[in-house]
Amino acid sequence: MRLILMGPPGAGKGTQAKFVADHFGVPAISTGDIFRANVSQGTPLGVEAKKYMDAGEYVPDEVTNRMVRNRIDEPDADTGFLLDGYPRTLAQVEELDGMIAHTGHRLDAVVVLTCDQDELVARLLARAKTDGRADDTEDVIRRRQEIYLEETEPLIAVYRDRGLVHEIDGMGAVEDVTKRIFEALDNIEQ
Ligand code: B4P
Repeated sequence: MRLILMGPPGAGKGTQAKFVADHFGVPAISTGDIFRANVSQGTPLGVEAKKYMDAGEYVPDEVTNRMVRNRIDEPDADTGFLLDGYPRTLAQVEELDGMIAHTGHRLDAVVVLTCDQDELVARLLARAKTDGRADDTEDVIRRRQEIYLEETEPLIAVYRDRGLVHEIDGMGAVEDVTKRIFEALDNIEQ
C-alpha cells in the first residue's frame, strides 16, 4: 500500500498517520518528524531546515526530495509506505512520481483531511501549550496556513484528476476520524 496523507496544518495528519500506517503494516514517513529529529540532533540537515520551519516556510524542494528519496530506499519501505506531509509542492509531486515509478509500483490513494479554520488554529495553539513546537505561534501558524493554500492545496486537484483522492472529514474525535479513513481505504484495490 502506497499512501499520501494531506491536509492543512492542524488537520490531524501526524495524529492519524501512525494509526493508518499500523493498520496497513507500512512505515509512516513524516517529513516534519524527520526534520524535527534532525533539528534536535543538530545535524547539517537540521540546521538548514530549522531556518525555514521556524518561519513557517517550506524547506527547499531539493533538500526535502533528497531526504524522502533516501528514506523510501530503506528496506522497510519496500512493501509500501504512508507519506505524512509530503509532497507539498508540485516539484515534490513530480519527484515522488519518479520515485514510485522506479519501484515498479503505483500510488494507491491520497487521503485529504478537511477541518474548519477555527478548529485548525485552536488545535495548533493548544499544542503550543503542551509541546512547545517553535512553529506553533500565532504568526507562524498564519504563515503555514497561507503557504499551504498557495503551494499545497492545488495539489489536491492534480491527484483528484488521477482518481486517487479520498476526502475525509477531520473534525470530531480522533478515533472517529481514524474510522472514517479506514472505511474509505479498506475498499480500494491494491
Ligand atoms: P508538519 O510536521 O507536517 O506540521 P503540520 O502540518 O502542522 O502537521 P502535524 O502533523 O504536525 O499536525 P497535525 O495536523 O497532526 O510540518 C512542519 C514543518 O516542516 C512545515 O511547516 C515545513 O516547514 C516543514 N516541512 C514538512 N514537510 C515538508 C515538505 N514536504 N516540504 C517542505 N517543507 C516541509 O495535528 C495538529 C494538532 O492537532 C496536534 O496537537 C494534535 O494532537 C491535534 N489533533 C489532531 N487531530 C485532532 C482531533 N481529531 N481533535 C482534536 N485535536 C486533534
